[in-house]
Amino acid sequence: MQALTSDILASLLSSKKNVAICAHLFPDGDAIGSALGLYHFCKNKGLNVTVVNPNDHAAFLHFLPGDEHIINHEDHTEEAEQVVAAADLIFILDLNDLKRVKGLQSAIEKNEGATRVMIDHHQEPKDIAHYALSRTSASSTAEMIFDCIDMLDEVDQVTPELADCLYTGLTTDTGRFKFSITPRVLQVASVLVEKGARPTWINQAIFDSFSEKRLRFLGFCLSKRMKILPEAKMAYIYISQSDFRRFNYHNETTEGIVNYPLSMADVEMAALLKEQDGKIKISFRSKGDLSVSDFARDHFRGGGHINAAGGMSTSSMEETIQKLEALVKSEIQPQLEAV
Ligand SMILES: [Mn+2]
Repeated sequence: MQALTSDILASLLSSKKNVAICAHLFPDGDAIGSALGLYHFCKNKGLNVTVVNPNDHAAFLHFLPGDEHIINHEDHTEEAEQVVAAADLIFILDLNDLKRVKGLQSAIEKNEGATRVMIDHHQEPKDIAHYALSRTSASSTAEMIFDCIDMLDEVDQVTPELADCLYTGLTTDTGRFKFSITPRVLQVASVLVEKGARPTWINQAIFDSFSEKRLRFLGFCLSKRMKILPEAKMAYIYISQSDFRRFNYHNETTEGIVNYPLSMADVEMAALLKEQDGKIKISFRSKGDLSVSDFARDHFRGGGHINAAGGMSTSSMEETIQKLEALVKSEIQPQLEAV
């Protein structure tokens, strides 16, 4: 992979015609925000551009301008594969391993004529594109899309729609500007607001849009399914298949639930374990310098960022919980005691 420079990006955008933008499976606010931000940028340049994702995103992320044009492979397989096959430029956003595009992987690999560009802020990038902009210090991929526009010296081309999309990526990947905050993040946010982004509207659409069912489900998770390990300053929530059934909670999002234990003063690390598709999927979060990315990679076949990572287990929920508790005691607790 070669580093994406402003010259390369400028020449790609002026020489290519059909652009496909792909984000990761279960696209989050940053995946959708960065993909749609880049979509508006390419569209305004007159390119034929489509966002194609592996599957649909949560309902509360459907408010962004351009959302109605997103094609997801799970529901519209043929159409999505046609878009990828016809593309001469493929952007891969907010992921660095092609496995993360799931069903779209083979369509992308089959299109050998297309130039692939990866823009991402996760650790340990795989060699999956011709050109890459990979920066783990970036708050979000949305920030990096802004950097690309800035690199091209085209910030004056940022429209209110584009600004809304990138702002969404910033606010979701920083937990409403709580972590990964650098002078640059605030600077980018400031320019986006100047260009017409609507922070109040975006924050309400994303964070104050719970259904009654979601809020009650959250209440159940916090009161009945949260366990605290005080010595390790760790708390986790576990949700079984029967819990999902009991609340008739199937296609709804569990995004954000993992963050609630961290709102306690004496909790430094949180995990959410959910039984899904015969596996236990795990999300990890932490505060400050405590890293969950190595922990997720070393023990739960996952990875991510210092303060937010994911992993999985093929053991039962009980066994996974036992393993997690033992590892937290042997690995996390000593780190806290050393401080
Ligand atoms: Mn991201």
